[in-house]
Amino acid sequence: MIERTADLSTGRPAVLVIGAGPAGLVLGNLLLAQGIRCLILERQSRHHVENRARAGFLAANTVRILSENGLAAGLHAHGREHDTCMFRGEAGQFELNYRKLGRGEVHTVYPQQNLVTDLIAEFRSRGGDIRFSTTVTEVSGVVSAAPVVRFRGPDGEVGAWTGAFLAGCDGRNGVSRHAMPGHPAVRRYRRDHGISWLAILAEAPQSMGAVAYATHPNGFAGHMARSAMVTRYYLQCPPGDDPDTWTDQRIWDELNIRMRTDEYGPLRQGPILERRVVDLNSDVVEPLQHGRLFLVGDAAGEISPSAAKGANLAVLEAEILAHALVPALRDGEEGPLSRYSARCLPRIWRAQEFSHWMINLLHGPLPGPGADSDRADFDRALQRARLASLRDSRAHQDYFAENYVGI
Ligand code: FAS
Repeated sequence: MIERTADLSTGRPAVLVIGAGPAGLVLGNLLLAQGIRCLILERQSRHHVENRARAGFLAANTVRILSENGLAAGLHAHGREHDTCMFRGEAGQFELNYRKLGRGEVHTVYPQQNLVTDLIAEFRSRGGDIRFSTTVTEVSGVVSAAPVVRFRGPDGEVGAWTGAFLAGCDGRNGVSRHAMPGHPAVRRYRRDHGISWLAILAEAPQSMGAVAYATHPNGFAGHMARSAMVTRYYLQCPPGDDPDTWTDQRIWDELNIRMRTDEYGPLRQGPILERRVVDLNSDVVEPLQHGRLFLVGDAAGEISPSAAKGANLAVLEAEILAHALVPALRDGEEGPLSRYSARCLPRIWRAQEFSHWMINLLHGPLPGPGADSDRADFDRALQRARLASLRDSRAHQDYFAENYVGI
């Protein structure tokens, strides 16, 4: 058993960060820039995390945080601005330019895996210590002055690190959450929306200049740029659906139907690179701190991808925690740390509320059992009314613009 203790004066890591996603990597880079030594432990290989396709829409606030901290060279060089959403349904299509509607803020389209690759390279170049293929198996002592993480390394070796603080950046199903006490000390809010998406990556250029959200009796369909030659599509599918039953041809046929290409023109097709089913779930943990353990990103609260908020919240929370850890470690000033949860939760809930609004806007009942019930008909009529209201009501357009790009 390897025993290690964190100590500022010895240069050993003061903050142990579990997980090398956007949350852990932004936190690590910001702490290192302030002279705070941290250690990132990541269970997957470097290759895996640098090639795992997820988010792609970085909000203005995320770009601000990355730019202010010297982490945005890649996205400034290769990212593309995005400011318009298109809504297509049985009542026609309309576009909303949220730059013009809102405060001029836009998204930058830059694949999460590219951002993660940049953040790892930057962390390493700043002398950061990151261990891949290293699984944290247990978190303990979080209410003591020296919390401990136990790990299993790439060759099966086991060991432990002791730090001054732990940052749980290991996602919804990570080990950090399990170290949080149960109700009533910590409340866990959950919602299974009962909706699933077939998340698709196609090797094809985008077919439209905007994010496209299509509503159709067959279900929702989405089109989002990722890079010049890769486009992200989503197709609403029954929960538990098997992605392998979706052949390339079936995917393009269904996209053509739901995107109404006979009316609005063809999609630019190509080989399907990735297909997997994503269940739209939301959950939030309150509070986000227990002793010296702090939850960040998806570990703090998973949000459905319906409003492209997950990675953006992760970066925002990492900034708030980094700014609170520095005075705590330098001067023993723990006031900001004690306010971490209170500062993050209102933003998390606001993003959850908007994400839920988007879910109701974009989804109706799927064809199949119960689809012809009075309830299903009522839900479809509500959906049509929401879309029409977004098309016609400036107040609804302002609400959309403010929340779509802002957090
Ligand atoms: P992550 O899940 O990215 O990282 C956690 C890391 O912890 C992982 O690398 C994991 O391997 C590691 N880990 C877990 N347990 C561990 C252990 N015991 N020991 C060591 N390491 C451990 N968000 C947006 O903002 N915009 C989008 O467009 C968008 N699209 C998405 C599309 C899909 C298909 C999916 C699945 C998600 C999407 N998201 C989107 C959300 C997504 O980007 C997440 O919110 C984001 O990855 C969260 O970042 P982290 O909190 O860092 O968690």
